[in-house]
Amino acid sequence: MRTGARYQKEDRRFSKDVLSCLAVLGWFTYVPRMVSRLSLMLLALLWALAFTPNSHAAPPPAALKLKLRLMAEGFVSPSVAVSLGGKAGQMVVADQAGVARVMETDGSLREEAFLDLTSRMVKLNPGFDERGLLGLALHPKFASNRKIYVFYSAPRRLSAPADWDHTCRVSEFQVRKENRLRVDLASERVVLEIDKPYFNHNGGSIAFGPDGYLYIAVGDGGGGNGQGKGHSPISNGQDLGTLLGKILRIDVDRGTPYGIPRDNPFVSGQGKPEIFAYGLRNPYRMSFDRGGNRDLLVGDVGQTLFEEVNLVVNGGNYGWFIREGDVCFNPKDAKNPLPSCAQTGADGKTLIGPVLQYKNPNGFQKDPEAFGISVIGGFVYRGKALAKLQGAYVFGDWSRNWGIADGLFLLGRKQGAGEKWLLEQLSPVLADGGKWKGYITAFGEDADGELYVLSNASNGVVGRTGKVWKMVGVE
Ligand SMILES: [Ca+2]
Repeated sequence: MRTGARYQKEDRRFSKDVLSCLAVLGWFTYVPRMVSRLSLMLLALLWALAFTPNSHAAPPPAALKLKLRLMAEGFVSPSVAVSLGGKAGQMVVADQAGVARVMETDGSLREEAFLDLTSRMVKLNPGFDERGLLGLALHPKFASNRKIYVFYSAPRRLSAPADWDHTCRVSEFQVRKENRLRVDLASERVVLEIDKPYFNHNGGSIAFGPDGYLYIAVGDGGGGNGQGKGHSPISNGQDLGTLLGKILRIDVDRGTPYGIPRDNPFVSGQGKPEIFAYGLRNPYRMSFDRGGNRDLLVGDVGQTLFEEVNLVVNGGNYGWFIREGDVCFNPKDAKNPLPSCAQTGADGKTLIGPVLQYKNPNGFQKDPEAFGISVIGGFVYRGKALAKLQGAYVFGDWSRNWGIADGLFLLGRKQGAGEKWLLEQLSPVLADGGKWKGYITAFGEDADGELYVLSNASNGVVGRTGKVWKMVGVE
């Protein structure tokens, strides 16, 4: 997965190298160069002035308090919590480390695992990893066909280039006939595999849309700057010939191993037919609104300057790596956007900006408006317990800081068509009186539309600090 920030480890290391080089060069610069340095600084200042008013302001001081009740603990790094479709509150909680367990309405965990994919996954790096069990979804007709789908990181398949890292796998399983709380491991049907050049930027979210098709979020391949091994010269996000950097849509009920929905944007050529939307970097978590217009909202983890949420539509191009957020991404110097860039992608369609974005302190150091490093997509709230959040998008950021477990709760309120959504902050309050502390690894939704937040206390895939919290009130 895992959380977004780990996506940035390599990126940040790269940025640091560049910065040290620049610093060294700076010390040995002669006076005449000072003039051009001054003009560069002036340009940078002008750039900052030009862009600051356009960028989304920091969330106002949290007006609403969000009450959290601890439901379950003992996970490594929980990545998914989905309703089992029966009793309200009975959910499956998947862990990046490879095991999924059933959580009862009262939060108790069933002793036996719902699913254990550890032996079919790559071996995870305990210090830091983005691979693992990243997605889990129940078939819309699960009650009758017992089918579930998972997205996990499998060892590199034989047909992949030898220097690539691993293979993302989307598989179908069935729960056992005699015990619906256990998956039959022998029932695995591999639906789709995508080779990954790097360990990071996997995306990994999967969800069934209101149309009954399976949507799959896939990262851009990894590394940094949208470049490197296995990256297209125009970036994988923009290259319609690869499944990397996309939201895919397939029909798991027809075809072998799957069918292509007739209204996918590239069914008649120009790109891979599985593509539904493109221009994504690391769409780690996504969800469909269970009400309203059934919007598909995707939290796309940014690299250096902005974190963003996209309202994803059929055929939409969300910009990466032409843009990061609303600015022109500069792959040679990520902190300094290009003054201009293409308005359209390779297919001539206009790029679509995020509905929500906020500054990342990696790119805006000491900027009070820069507060999060990896967006974690959430859910539009349609339940009963949080009346003041009705219809709003509840999401978060992994942490304000790489080294400190300080996950941030955010709220987006939809505005008029084409307008940016209003961004607010929610202040977490624990039902037991304790102080919130955690990296936010994902959000979950139960059968009643009530929301959950998944967290852990480590930025590695180690320990047993993973927890599931229910959002029980807002004041
Ligand atoms: Ca974008």
